[in-house]
Amino acid sequence: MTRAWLLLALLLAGCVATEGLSVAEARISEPFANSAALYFAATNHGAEPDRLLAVSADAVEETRLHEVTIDGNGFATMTDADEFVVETDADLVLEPGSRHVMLLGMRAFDVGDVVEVELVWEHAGSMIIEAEVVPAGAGW
Ligand SMILES: [Cu+2]
Repeated sequence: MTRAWLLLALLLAGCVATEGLSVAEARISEPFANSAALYFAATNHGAEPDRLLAVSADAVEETRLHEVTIDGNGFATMTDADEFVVETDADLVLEPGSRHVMLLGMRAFDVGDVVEVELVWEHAGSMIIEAEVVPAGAGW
């Protein structure tokens, strides 16, 4: 498959790709108290592991990398993650109850709205993704 056809296929799949890295299934939980969570699945086809360096959006004041851990009493808490790495030929999956990007100071959005978000990767560089606002479901 030529590069142009590959790009077209990815676009048709609702997928954004730059050199060696593709992102799909981007979605944001419906904001609550000006906070929301961004989820997506990133796949690394490149020759070396990649690392998410920054996340930003016009609609958001601050972003943080979070993971969910279960404490000794069975309560789920969110903690700051040092980094999100996507290994070579592997996926980095952000999903409810697990790793996510916390969006703080976020403007109000309705379910179905689409929010532009910039992801900056160590090797793949900057990519703009469109994340649809979905009902807050299984929690952050
Ligand atoms: Cu969080």
